[in-house]
Amino acid sequence: MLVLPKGFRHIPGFLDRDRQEALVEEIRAVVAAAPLYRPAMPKTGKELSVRMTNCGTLGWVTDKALGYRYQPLHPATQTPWPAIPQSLLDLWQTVAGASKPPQACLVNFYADTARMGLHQDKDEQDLQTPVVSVSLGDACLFRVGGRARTDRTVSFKLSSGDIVVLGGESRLAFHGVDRIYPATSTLLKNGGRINLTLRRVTP
Ligand code: MD3
Ligand code: FE
Repeated sequence: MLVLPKGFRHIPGFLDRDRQEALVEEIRAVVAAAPLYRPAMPKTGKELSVRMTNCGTLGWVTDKALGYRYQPLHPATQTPWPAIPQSLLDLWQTVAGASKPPQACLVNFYADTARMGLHQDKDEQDLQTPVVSVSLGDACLFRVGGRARTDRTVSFKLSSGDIVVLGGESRLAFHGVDRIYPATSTLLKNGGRINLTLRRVTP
């Protein structure tokens, strides 16, 4: 029996085309202030295929020496991350059911061949508040399982404008991006996929 973890909500087409275009412009401004960079895994220094940046008071970063963590400054520019755009704060208010605003918005950029291996998000002190994900641009094949790496997984497509809310038991579910479907969206001029994840880091 294939079941999604409790608390997992996929809302296809949450953002219409106009709101997607407006959001892309806001993310372009974020990236102009806080450039995308290629993070590296702890210890091995192996680079991720996804490029990343953040907005918010805290951003998720990783490098060979210090590993996974949240910090208030961009690792390259050493300046504070730009603010989270108001449209994303509004979206969070609508779908997260949380009393406090998000502190971190991780911006993931996937080129055609980028992927993200199966992992859990557990670098946050606050594991009660949901994570909210927004997909923009090319579609991807997304996979979600249970709290154990060996639990069975369910795969489905995430398309531009879709939202996923990861609350309850799904908050600690293993998940990953197996592939991008190139040229499936006209939203981004140069193709690729952007994923935004809004999070509370501290309770
Ligand atoms: C399920 N991002 O940034 S978004 C990540 O498409 C991440 O870039 C993927 O995994 C991406 O950590 C997936 C959907 C998502 C985000 C957070 C989750 C699913 C999740 C946290 C817990 C369980
Ligand atoms: Fe994740």
